[in-house]
Amino acid sequence: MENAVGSGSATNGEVAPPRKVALITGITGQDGSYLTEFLLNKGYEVHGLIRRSSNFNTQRIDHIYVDPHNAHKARMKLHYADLTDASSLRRWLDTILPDEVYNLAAQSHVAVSFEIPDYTADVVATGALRLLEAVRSHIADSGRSHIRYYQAGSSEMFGSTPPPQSETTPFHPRSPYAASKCAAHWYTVNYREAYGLYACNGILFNHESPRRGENFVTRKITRAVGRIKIGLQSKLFLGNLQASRDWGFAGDYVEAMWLMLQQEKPDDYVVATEESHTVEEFLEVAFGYVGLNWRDHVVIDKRYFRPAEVDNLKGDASKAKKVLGWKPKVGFAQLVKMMVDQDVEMAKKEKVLVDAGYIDAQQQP
Ligand code: NDP
Ligand code: GDR
Repeated sequence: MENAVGSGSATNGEVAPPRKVALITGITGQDGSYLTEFLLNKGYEVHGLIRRSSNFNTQRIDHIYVDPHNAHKARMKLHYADLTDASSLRRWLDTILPDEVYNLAAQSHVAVSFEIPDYTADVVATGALRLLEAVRSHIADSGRSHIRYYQAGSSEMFGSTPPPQSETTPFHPRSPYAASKCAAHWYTVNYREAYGLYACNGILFNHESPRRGENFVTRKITRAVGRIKIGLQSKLFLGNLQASRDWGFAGDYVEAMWLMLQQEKPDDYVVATEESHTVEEFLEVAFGYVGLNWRDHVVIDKRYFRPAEVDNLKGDASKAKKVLGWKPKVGFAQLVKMMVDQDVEMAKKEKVLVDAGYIDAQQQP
């Protein structure tokens, strides 16, 4: 494994500063893909840990992948590891020698966490602890004390505590996922206090994009809007339409993650748009944008209700605005349109395959 430190070359004869090295867990996820693009644009070398799966799971980063044999161009490198395997985490830290570690990996679906609570806790809570411990012991053995750590915290940790939610709002988690994120949050605070680790918790409210997983409500809706508009589907089955979320754009939120690690001192920050909308409002905007009425298509299905719901999330991001100088660029309506535009295009491509007999139109995503 080659390390890019010192790989920069200046045109004016001066020695360029060493290229920074980032290690990202969860690089194949929505946020991992945007963060990788962001860091590559900043000149970083990016290493991502991917888990083994029976099919390729790198679709979100395929467009930035360069064959590693092309050593001068390939600044993103992928390695097999798993948050449930402590030895793999320590081994890659020792090999890659990162300056910044972003822990984005998670079993991130709230409803699924009720189905697989034990696994969710293993990855989300104990996984974060394994990575923190790997960073701590790597620093102790190597003396590389400048490493900075980012933990992907969630507004789900606030659960049933009423809005607006800020860094000082008490947590009241409502799912195994949220309880596990609370544990990860406090592990991170503890490693900061106990070992002096530069470790930050980003408490991010919901953030979406055209790369959002298709079983989260926003993307489920925009995929359906595309398919209904193109004539591939007629019904959309959903659960609770009255839940309110503070929805931002994932591309904006990864900048806040990076900003947290550039400060003099480590701290925890809420990242949010400070605007909240119900699922029903999302439906209005998404269907309305393509001239459809959601009431003609949406069917309520009990299967999608959760054993305990989070009713109302709306962040207070004044600390991030003041200290980090961060603010969201994409608003709610623009976000919905961006997602619908892409999913209408995707449905058009699917239609070509359906018409040619290659896929079954009934096979919904
Ligand atoms: P995704 O679900 O899109 O991505 C999760 C990533 O974690 C994927 O790369 C996945 O790999 C990986 N992963 C899952 N299990 C393991 C494991 N055992 N070992 C290693 N990697 C694993 O999530 P997002 O990108 O949306 O979110 C990123 C992080 O931010 C998550 O921790 C999430 O909980 C948190 N978060 C997200 C918010 C949001 O609104 N998006 C808001 C607040 C917090 P694979 O591709 O193979 O499945
Ligand atoms: P959330 O996102 O639970 O907020 O977690 P999700 O999109 O799954 O749910 C949002 C709200 O929509 C309601 N809902 C449905 N949800 C899904 N998935 N499918 C449905 O059919 C449906 N119908 C109604 C839900 O009940 C809920 O109230 C996301 C994840 O990215 C987490 O990892 C992250 O931590 C939080 O956002 C912040």
